[in-house]
Amino acid sequence: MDVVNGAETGNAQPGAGASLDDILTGVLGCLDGLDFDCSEQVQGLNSLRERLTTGQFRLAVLGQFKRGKSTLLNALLGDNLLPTDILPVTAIPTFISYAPSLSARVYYNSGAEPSDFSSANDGSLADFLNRYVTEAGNPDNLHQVDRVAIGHPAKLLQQGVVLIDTPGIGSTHRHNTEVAYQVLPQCDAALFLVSPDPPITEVELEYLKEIRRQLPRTFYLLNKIDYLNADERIASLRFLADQLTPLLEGAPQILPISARKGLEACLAGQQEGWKESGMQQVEKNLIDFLAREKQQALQESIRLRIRDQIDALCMRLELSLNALKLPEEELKQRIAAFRSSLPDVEREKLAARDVLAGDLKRIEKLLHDETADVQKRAKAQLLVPLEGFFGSIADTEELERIVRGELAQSIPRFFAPEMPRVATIIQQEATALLALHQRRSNELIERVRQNAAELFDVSYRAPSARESYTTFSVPSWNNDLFISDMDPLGQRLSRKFLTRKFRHRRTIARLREEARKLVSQNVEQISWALRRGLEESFRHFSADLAEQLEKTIAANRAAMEVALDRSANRAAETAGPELRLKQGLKCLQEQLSQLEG
Ligand SMILES: Nc1nc2c(ncn2[C@@H]2O[C@H](COP(=O)(O)OP(=O)(O)O)[C@@H](O)[C@H]2O)c(=O)[nH]1
Ligand SMILES: [Mg+2]
Repeated sequence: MDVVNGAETGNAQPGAGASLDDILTGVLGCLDGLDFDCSEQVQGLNSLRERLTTGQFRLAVLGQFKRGKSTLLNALLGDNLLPTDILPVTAIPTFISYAPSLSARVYYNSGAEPSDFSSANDGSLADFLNRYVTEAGNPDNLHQVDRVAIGHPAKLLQQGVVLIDTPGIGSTHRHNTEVAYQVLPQCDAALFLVSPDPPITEVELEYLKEIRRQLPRTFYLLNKIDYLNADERIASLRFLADQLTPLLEGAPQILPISARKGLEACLAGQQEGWKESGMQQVEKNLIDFLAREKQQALQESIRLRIRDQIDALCMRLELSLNALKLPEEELKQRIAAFRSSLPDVEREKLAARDVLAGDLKRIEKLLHDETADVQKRAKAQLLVPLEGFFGSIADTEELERIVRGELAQSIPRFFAPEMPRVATIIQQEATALLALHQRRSNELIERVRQNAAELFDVSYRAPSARESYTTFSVPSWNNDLFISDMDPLGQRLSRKFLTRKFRHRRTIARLREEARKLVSQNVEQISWALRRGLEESFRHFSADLAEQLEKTIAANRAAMEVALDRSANRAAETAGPELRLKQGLKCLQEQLSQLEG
């Protein structure tokens, strides 16, 4: 985050920081003379080093969309800066660190030059942020924004912390959930935010599991307690604790807060309100934590990630090395054994695909039932009342006008909330299911690695960060409702040629038919968008799994077959590669023991 050259660097403890830095330098050095491609690891190690040298502690606010994450951050900053709304707004991770005056910089995925906020050209900073980080200003991340860095003079930030606002999981914008998962490796600790209505969901518990796996420290907050009376607060806190306890080592400490009341109190300078909102306690805990444990937590977080990188490298080297040591016949047999285990993997992949297809059908059935229910209620609430007008208004033009007016109002009133409601039901089902499948596929992929490791007597260690996530989204969500497409030509014709009474009857029949059609079109709109979303995300998921498996198999085969090349080419010098692998491995193992020692 180079916009903000805060005071945080001064907080790094040179002793502890230097040793991890030494290890990073050491690991990169180990890779120098190696023959195989490890550019991915080098990149990862370099970015870890950057985090270490800036000494910035990254604290992310994580949770489902609309739990009040951006509001909480605004309260902590004492500034109504980050966009908040009742609709999902935050689409892009926003990093906020200390700067003596307000600044903001937008970084792009495309490699385009970053854009800087300038108060002369961009209006307020809030306007500027709206343009880049919200779904409204930057739908589906059209601008290809990677992240936004804000510099802010808030006191808390002087503690050497970077606060991160994240898009929540679980909104209808699939890329938001992906971003919420992808940001985890960049964080050192989390504030996990839940609120009472609705209570914590399965999707959030899945997310929390992943957060716990990747981050050494998590704080728990129950927001929006201003909705609850004293008894309800106790019940909500107890319920949340019961849900969280099985995932944690013990019962969690959960702070009840109202971020909104806290923000209001803070902006109005009311100390009492700040305290009552629970925000004073949050601020105090954070300041205490940062003062006492920040450095240690940062080191822990980076250590975990360095270890992952070393583990993956060691496994590859050991595998090649052990393969090189084997007599040719034995080597061929083991490679054959690895290959012959692949059809099993393939079969499991196909079985997983069948289960997935079955699950997709089940969700499609749920969608079908939901939309049938919407249709039924739409009939009762929109179509049946029209009969009253048909029976009571004798004037044909008047009837036409009133019925059209009525439909123009009642259709959006009914359907506007129905679309997101059904989408949420389907989305929660689909996300939970895909998370389950993701876990199973990861197990399958890890089995390939385990298998290779076992065949070549290599020790296996599971990685702590996962590669990719597939979640459910509604593609090209169309918020336009079908309101009216009544045929004016038919009207004119009927006026000209038909008798009054007959024309009235025809008009009623036509209005009935048009209204029925409008209802069906709107129901179909909901069902069509969601059905496509389901098909697309499930297909994407299957393709992803196939690709990841393919990659894992290829990498392991390449590691084994290094030795096969030697076998095929007996005359060539084999001591060289073996020596280099040995040296590389020894070097990495030394770094690992330093890391853990
Ligand atoms: N009643 C109440 N509403 C809140 C509170 N915190 C946030 N909200 C509201 O919840 C909605 C979502 O907040 P936002 O911060 O955008 O949530 P995010 O999606 O998690 O970032 C907004 O309308 C906020 O005003 C709170 O403590 N109490
Ligand atoms: Mg937000």
